[in-house]
Amino acid sequence: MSTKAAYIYHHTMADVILGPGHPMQPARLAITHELLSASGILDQLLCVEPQPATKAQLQALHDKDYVDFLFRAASPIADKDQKCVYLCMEALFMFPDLYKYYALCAGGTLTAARLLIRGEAKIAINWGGGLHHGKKDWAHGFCFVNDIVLGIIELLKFYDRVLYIDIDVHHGDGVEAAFNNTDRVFTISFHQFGNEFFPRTGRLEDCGEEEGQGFAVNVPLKPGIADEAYRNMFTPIMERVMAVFNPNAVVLQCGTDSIANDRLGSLNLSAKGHAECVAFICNFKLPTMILGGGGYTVQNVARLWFLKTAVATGLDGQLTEKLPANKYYNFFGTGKLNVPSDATVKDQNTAEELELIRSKILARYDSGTG
Ligand code: TV7
Ligand code: CA
Ligand code: ZN
Repeated sequence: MSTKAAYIYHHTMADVILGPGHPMQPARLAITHELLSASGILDQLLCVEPQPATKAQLQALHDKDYVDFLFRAASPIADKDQKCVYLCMEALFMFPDLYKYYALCAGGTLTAARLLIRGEAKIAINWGGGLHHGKKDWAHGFCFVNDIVLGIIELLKFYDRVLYIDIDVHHGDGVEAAFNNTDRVFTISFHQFGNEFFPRTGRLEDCGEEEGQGFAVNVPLKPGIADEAYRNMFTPIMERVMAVFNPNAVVLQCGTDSIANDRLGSLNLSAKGHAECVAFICNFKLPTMILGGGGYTVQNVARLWFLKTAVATGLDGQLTEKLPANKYYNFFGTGKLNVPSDATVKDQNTAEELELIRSKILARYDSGTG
């Protein structure tokens, strides 16, 4: 590969604290960055510092009133009634640099889109992005903007068909909703589902509407699924989607809350198993945007994003089973790179249930049309 992969990072994002005890810790960005730097992989990437998205750029998805509200939100003049309108359950989590932080999330993903469009990179990574729950006029699930939708809108100016793949443990509801009625964006989300698990949407039956019918797929999973069973869902379904939809560009949301021992998710993938999914998608050699998302056991998020950066850029031959010497070494607990599945966790999905989900999805595309 002649062009380098792009890696988008703004150091000020990592210093943000969303609130006391808040599971979302932007510091994981700095820890990932440190591993990339310490391993020498960073030197082999095209490092790009993003500009914050402008109000006009945010308005490609978000309502003007909501954007104005966000801009003022962190300040004391923010109106309490307005908070109730726009934030729903998120009202507790306002923090001082909120606008700056989310504008950089979105700016990073827009930068990634432009690097792909201009052919300056074939892979563009923004671990600070991946905020798949954001809606046009309200905040949802830690996502005050939806950088993914903004990035896909940008890609659609150049590419006919964009495939969105979401392996965060939560349903990618905001992205699915934004493109539910179009056949130009195919969305697929693998997620934990059932027992009121957030955000409670993403049923197997939900597969797009109007022009978009058949252009959304949901793969609902129960707690405890590990590498082999997940791979047996992911690989055949993605193979078929690629063949049927034939995308010009791919956006992969890589929330790491689907690996073992996450603070919020209850799936049981290993880091290597999760990274294999990324390798599988990158092997199609399409222009690919790789984004972050969830991931709440901070050390493991850094391990996995480090591993995935190497895998996605074809530099994983330079990795060893051990983490490189780095300034957070003690924080990692063990010096191992992989996060193994937890052998004491039982897979609550039966083979029959998984087979039924897989065959129902594949059957929709049997005739060879989307
Ligand atoms: C993409 N789960 C985002 C995932 C967003 C999940 C939720 C929490 C949570 C919030 C906290 C906190 C928490 C231990 C966990 C219905 C509620 C329940 C607030 C306490 N600890 C992504 C969003 C999800 C905030 N929200 O997909 C501050 O868990 O379940 C809910 C909503 C109402 C609000 N309460 C939680 O991964 C980036 N929140 C501790 C402090
Ligand atoms: Ca998902
Ligand atoms: Zn998540």
